[in-house]
Amino acid sequence: MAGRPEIKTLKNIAREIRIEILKMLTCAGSGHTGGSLSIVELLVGLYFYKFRCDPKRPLCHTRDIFILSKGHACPALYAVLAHMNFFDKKELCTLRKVGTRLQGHPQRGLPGVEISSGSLGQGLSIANGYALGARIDKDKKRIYCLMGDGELDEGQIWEAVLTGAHYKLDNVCGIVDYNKFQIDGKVEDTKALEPLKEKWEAFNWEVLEIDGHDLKEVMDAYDRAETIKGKPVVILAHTTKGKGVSFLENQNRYHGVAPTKEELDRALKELEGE
Ligand SMILES: Cc1ncc(C[n+]2csc(CCOP(=O)(O)OP(=O)(O)O)c2C)c(N)n1
Ligand SMILES: [Mg+2]
Repeated sequence: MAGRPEIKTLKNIAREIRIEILKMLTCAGSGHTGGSLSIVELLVGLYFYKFRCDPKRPLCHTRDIFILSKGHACPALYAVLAHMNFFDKKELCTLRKVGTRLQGHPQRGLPGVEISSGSLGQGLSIANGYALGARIDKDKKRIYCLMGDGELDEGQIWEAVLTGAHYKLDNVCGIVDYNKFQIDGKVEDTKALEPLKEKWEAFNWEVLEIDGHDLKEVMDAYDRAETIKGKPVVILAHTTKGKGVSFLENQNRYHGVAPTKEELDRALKELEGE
């Protein structure tokens, strides 16, 4: 994509994406609210700036690859893909309905969704596989894998971290949605991660630490990640679970709960009033 979009433009898109996420979840009556809202800028900064894809040819061989390893946050991905015209926005209201392509966790078959995910811990291993394949094909594609901070409890992640460093997979860009909460509460109380930067560095990954809601920092990180050679990169993105709606922020009871109709109306007033 040529040049950087204006921050103002991206902020507007992020606001629209949040509105779509909340409407979808309320309509479905279930789903993961907090962890969808925390990744909005990370997705918007990627898809509307850096990511090479063609929504009309979603399987185009030279496309970049995005893997939503924290698959439960798929409402955010669906809203972004619809906004990019991978499929019609009208389909968003079918989230979690019987027979839909918009399952509660991503399923291959929906244009723009590369892998079925939702069983946490697997995405980075798959990213490594794509990256090794691209190397064999001499293909310049980049592989992005978005993980949750709670998801880092999964041992498979750390196997994949070792593998990525061993094969010097500099076409892999991991992203950690460091929103400090997981299903059972605070990450720190469940299984502490700190010092997290040093842990990735010890495994020989380049680490970029950013505010994951600051679109300039997000775009800068994706730019910088491309320049690192000889090792993979991970972006530790500090975020807020439930970001963008005052009564959802850092309220972990909305981890796997959709807003009620009344809550949706309140949230829309806040977002539309921005
Ligand atoms: C292997 C596996 N175990 C348990 C779950 C259930 N689960 C869904 S979301 C979640 C919490 C993940 O926390 P985090 O990665 O921090 O994501 P966030 O809630 O912040 O979006 C869990 C345990 C799962 N999806 N996969
Ligand atoms: Mg989390």
